[in-house]
Amino acid sequence: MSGLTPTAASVVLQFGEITARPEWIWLALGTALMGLGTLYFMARAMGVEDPSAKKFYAITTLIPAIAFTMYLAMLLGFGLTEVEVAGQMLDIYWARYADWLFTTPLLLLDLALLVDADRGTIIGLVGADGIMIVTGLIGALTEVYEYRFVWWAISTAAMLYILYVLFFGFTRKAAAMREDVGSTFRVLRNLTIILWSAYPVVWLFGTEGVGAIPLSVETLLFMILDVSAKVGFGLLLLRSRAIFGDTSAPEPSAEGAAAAAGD
Ligand code: RET
Repeated sequence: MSGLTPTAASVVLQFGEITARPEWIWLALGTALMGLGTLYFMARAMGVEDPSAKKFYAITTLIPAIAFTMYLAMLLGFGLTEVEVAGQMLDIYWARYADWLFTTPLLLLDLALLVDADRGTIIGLVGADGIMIVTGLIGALTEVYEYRFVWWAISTAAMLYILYVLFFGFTRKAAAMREDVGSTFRVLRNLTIILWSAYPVVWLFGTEGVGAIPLSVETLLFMILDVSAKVGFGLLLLRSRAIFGDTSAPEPSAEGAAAAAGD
């Protein structure tokens, strides 16, 4: 029994194993920021009564909450595996993909609800998103060096489809919405297009791809992208009046009323 009881020495030893990986500091910072983001969104959600706003709060709070668990898994070493590529052992943080598999569809759902997208469009987007993340994971775990880039290309094609729908389909939808909804959508759409486009670039130049960027720098870059795409996105969305349903929304502008009448 005593062997299973943590002693001061064993705790120090465990911590030593974590800090032996130079990227641990960025994983720890990512865990902390996702945790703080979750708590902040939860605190803000208290007292929100509007059903439309409640829906946005629930989805947007889940995003950093899921990321918090996966950052913690990466920090503690559970989310890490090794893959042998061309005779070399690569450290692969698979838990990233588990995080993205759930959080990226939730981010898309936020945008879809904002512009009142139809069900068919949402199903197409969420499907493409699943393909993007799963093929990215297969690429990261693939042992034949050249094949890794085949998976990267498929994943990137799925991402380009998603960004295309956001830029064309959703933008057209947003043009017919209330003024505040349209402007919030455009800010979030641009943020999404810029941040999401950076992921395949970091992967390609990072350790999963050609290895031009060391793992510690790659971990920092993904952490900045993740915190911006989740907590930054959430801050912008939840402080906007656009998340409130028609009942608690301010009087629509003449322009907005005309657009609604023409719907
Ligand atoms: C991968 C694999 C390589 C090709 C592509 C990828 C795209 C990843 C994206 C991730 C977005 C994550 C977000 C997380 C936080 O909220 C999987 C790296 C295209 C777009 C927004």
